[in-house]
Amino acid sequence: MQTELQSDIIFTKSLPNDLKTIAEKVINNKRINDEECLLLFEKAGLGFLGILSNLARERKNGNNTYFNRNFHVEPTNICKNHCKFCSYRRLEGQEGSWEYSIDDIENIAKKYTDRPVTEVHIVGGVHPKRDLYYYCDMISRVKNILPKVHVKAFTAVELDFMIKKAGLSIEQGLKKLKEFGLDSIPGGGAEIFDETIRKEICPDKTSSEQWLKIHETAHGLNIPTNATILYGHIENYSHRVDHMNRLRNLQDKTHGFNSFIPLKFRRINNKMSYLSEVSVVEDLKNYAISRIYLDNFDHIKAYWPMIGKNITQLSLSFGVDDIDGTIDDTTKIYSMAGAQDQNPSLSVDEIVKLIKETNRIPVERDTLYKTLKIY
Ligand code: V47
Ligand code: SF4
Repeated sequence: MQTELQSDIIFTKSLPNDLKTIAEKVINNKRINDEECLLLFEKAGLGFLGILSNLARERKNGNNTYFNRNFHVEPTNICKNHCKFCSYRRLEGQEGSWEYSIDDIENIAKKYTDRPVTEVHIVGGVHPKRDLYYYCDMISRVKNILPKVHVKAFTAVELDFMIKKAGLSIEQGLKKLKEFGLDSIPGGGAEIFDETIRKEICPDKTSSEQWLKIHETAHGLNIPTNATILYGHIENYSHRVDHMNRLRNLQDKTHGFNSFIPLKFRRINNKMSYLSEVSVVEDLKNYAISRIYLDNFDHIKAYWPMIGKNITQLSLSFGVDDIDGTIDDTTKIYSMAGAQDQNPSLSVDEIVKLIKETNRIPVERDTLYKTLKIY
């Protein structure tokens, strides 16, 4: 009775019955199924999605909005793969390619010895000549310089290649990396799990099955990970639902994912530039539906360097509770693909202001969501 009353107050009488059933489920904290998720993509309005996703968000995280102090290291943009959406990859020796030596990376890390960063995010191209032992050396040398900093490094796609190249199993490879200082794995390389779309947009990338296997193996070794989706290109809504379904199933099994990060396809300087980018409405819908559907993920992250500060602020009313970190102008993946901010960097004061303007509570966290400071 209480539930019906609640939904009658919030939603108009003219709301179609199928959407009303979904609203009742969310209000009663019940899981929605794949058909219902698809219906939300196809039929639900933004106001409706805002109310439901905000309910789900506040149930999990209240008004808290998380961020951290982080920087990126992108060791190379030389990559053996040919993802059509990538604006970043270059061939060895090609103009615009880079390849840091481990000494270069040590020098980057040294810049942060006196600064209160808590995380380094290391991710780059799949360099054809580098194997696991090279990357073990890299992270152990970063850890030597910044012993307290959490090392979140290498997408499942990079891991797949470097571990196979070293002739080890995924489990052996991940154990080795952990020994040398790997603390968690970022969510990249997931793209879209549907095999037909994946073959079209990133033909030589690690398969969906293998991506999921690597994350499952990591969770089994107590290495937490994130998950992403690349949306707004040639996929349709069923592909997004299928993608989230595979993640929700794995999360039910392992509980090893920290956050889900929807990544909006950006079209500049890549082989998919013939497509237009999706609207802000589509971005907000996507955040909201992720929050509603992925009921076993604690956090939904809006990656501000990709969508910009304004949409990031809006996203906080559509299920998002995390906006990543200070970044310090250390990533090129999105600026090279056409993101507005060509030198992404936010001070803690700027992040706090951005969050407070939306009447949420800024919470500085570490990578594993331990609260460090409430502003
Ligand atoms: O997998 C590449 C994406 C990802 C484009 O775990 C593009 O905290 C849009 O995974 N348009 C790598 N996206 C970045 C990533 C990430 C980012 C922030 C936080 C975390 C985390 C992970 O970047 C790739 C791919 O999906 N990407 N090119 C493009 N043109
Ligand atoms: Fe390589 Fe990653 Fe670009 Fe694909 S998205 S081509 S794996 S750098």
